Amino acid sequence: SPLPQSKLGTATADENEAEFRQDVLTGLSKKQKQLHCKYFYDERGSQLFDQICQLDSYYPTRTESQIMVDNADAIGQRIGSGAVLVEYGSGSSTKTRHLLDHLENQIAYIPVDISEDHLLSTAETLRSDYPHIDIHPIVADFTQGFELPEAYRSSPITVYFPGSTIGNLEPSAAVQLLGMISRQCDSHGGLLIGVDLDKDPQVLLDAYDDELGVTAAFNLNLLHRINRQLDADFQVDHFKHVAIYNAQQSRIEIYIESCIEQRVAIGETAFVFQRGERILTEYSHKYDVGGFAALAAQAGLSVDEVWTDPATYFAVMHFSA
Ligand code: AVI
Repeated sequence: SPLPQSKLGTATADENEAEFRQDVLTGLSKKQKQLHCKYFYDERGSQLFDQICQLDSYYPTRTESQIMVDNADAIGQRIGSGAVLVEYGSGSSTKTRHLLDHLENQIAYIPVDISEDHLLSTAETLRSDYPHIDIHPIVADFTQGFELPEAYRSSPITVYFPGSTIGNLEPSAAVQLLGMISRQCDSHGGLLIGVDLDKDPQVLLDAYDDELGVTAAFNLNLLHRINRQLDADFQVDHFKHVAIYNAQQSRIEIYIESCIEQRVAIGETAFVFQRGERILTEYSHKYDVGGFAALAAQAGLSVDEVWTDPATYFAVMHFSA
């Protein structure tokens, strides 16, 4: 069963808020202003992200889901029976259902996510849909490492890391996280990961700057969150969402751009924005299968099997430590 909510709330909420404030003040003090993309996911941000995942233009979600559906048996076999599945950044656990439906004798599912309310409500739904599986949510920033419950430490651990979230890390940070994963799943388990592949830049730009403006709302929601939680006065209408494709680095870069010269207070601290000045809020790196396998090899992971879609927009890859 999960930690009692009271234990997750109080003390850590204050600490999290202090860390959020510090990260925002530090990030906005840099020459290239920046905000960490992990802060997108408050309750509203998580809802907007779920909406992004349903957009026609946002191909990663449906493509990855289709790969999971088309290869469910092979993927299930690869994971094997009796596995404990630990999902990094589980969100609404939508793709996980394809796995939970196809795994034999699965003993536990441990969704790990930073967005507490969303995580706990998703876990409740999963408990009623999968009564035979022990659902054990952990509220954590998985990039910082976390402890698995005692009970499962001797079971084969499969880390499931879908959604191409690994792409939101810079390659050096990705290798570090893959190293942590490699130690967590050790030689008995494995890693099943979703990787977004490099492709026609226009397809990428359409995915990250959709015409309905959902991605813009998702990006700008970060300013609403800062206003609400950190006593700030961003006039959100005076900022806009920008997505560009950086071909040299094979990545989408997302920014919040100031439409006018303006001053913003965050608590006691004031920040000046020039007209056209940008806050970097996210990188989304795109790989090719060989390039990602080489990156994972630096973390001691070797690729076992790769599944892709017919257009090779996306890959689901299995690794062993
Ligand atoms: C969570 N992550 C994999 C998404 C991505 O595609 O990089 C976040 C996102 N940002 C804008 N749209 C989606």
